[in-house]
Amino acid sequence: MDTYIRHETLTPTWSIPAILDLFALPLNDLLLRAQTVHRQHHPANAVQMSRLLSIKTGACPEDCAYCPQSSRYATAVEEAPLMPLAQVMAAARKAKDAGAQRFCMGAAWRSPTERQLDGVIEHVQAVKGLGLETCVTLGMLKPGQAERLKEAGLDYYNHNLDTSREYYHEIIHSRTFDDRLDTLQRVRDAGLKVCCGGIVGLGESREVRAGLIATLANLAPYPESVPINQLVKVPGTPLADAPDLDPLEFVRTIAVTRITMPATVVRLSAGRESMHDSTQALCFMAGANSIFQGEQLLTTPNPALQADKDLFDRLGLRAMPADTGITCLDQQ
Ligand code: SAM
Ligand code: DTB
Ligand code: SF4
Repeated sequence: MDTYIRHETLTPTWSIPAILDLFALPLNDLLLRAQTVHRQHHPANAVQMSRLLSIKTGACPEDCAYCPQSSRYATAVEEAPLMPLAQVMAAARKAKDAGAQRFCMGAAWRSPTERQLDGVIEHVQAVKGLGLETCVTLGMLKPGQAERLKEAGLDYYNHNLDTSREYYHEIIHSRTFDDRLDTLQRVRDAGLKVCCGGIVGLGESREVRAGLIATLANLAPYPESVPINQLVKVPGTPLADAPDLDPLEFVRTIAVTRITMPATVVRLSAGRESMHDSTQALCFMAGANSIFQGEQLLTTPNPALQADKDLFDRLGLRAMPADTGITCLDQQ
């Protein structure tokens, strides 16, 4: 059995009741605790900027209920094969010029073939050559593939658990929770940094959110980067009409992520386009210290650069200088 699965069955660092106790704190107490942890481990008022690019879009055989790129749902997403290198490089240069530190490339695959991986490796090497940190999210990895990516100079591999083990079957049927843990173990064993988080607003309960955070926090070591996505409700997907999550519950989720994984970079990921500025401000207070910059995530909209600049000015936040490789003050 691999380390991650075994770890779930050992005495965990964080129990679900202990995490639920954090969620239940008065909001001021929770925020104070999260911000205190944040300042012990990260520079104050600094936010790491990443840019996303969909390098292969749509026609995905998987059935993730939130995802506009699944071939099983009729959405407005237009399919596109692997993007040519020149186009990727143009996007990466644009991201760098706009102050991004990290360039994240996403592909709508269940799992890449060796040939598909050859193409992505070319992209990673070229983007890395621009002096950007690199991250890819390509689906499940087979033995040896994470090592190939590491050799190519990849920094992070993103692979989300998305939700708790108990709620997982409500959202995805075409791959298992343990499949995801296996890929995460391969990424870890290859010496890549792990970017792993989930989505809230899937109609789940607080217990489910606590379960997701418990699994992440009990990974040994926990991920270097934890994206917390708010569901982007896309017409045509099964979750298009999911009930809105209370914005303060989203803020609580960020705060609990920060407290349970002090040194990780907490990424305020999808969902900012529909989020009030005040909610985003509370997320930064709660310990979020990374965002995606630029008008598009993979296939859905994200706030314009100028809107984020204005928000940062109003909040007294600064983007991390582009050449800062490490955002935490300490190591786990
Ligand atoms: N196909 C690969 C996979 O799923 O492993 C990589 C790309 S996939 C689009 C990357 C992540 O995007 C998903 O795990 C999910 O967390 C997030 N995501 C996809 N659609 C979303 C949506 N509508 N709202 C919020 N997050 C979403
Ligand atoms: C992550 O956790 N969120 C990003 C990144 N990892 C790949 C993706 C968000 C996608 C939102 C839906 C879309 O734009 O298609
Ligand atoms: Fe495919 Fe990834 Fe979307 Fe799931 S989340 S349908 S695997 S692109």
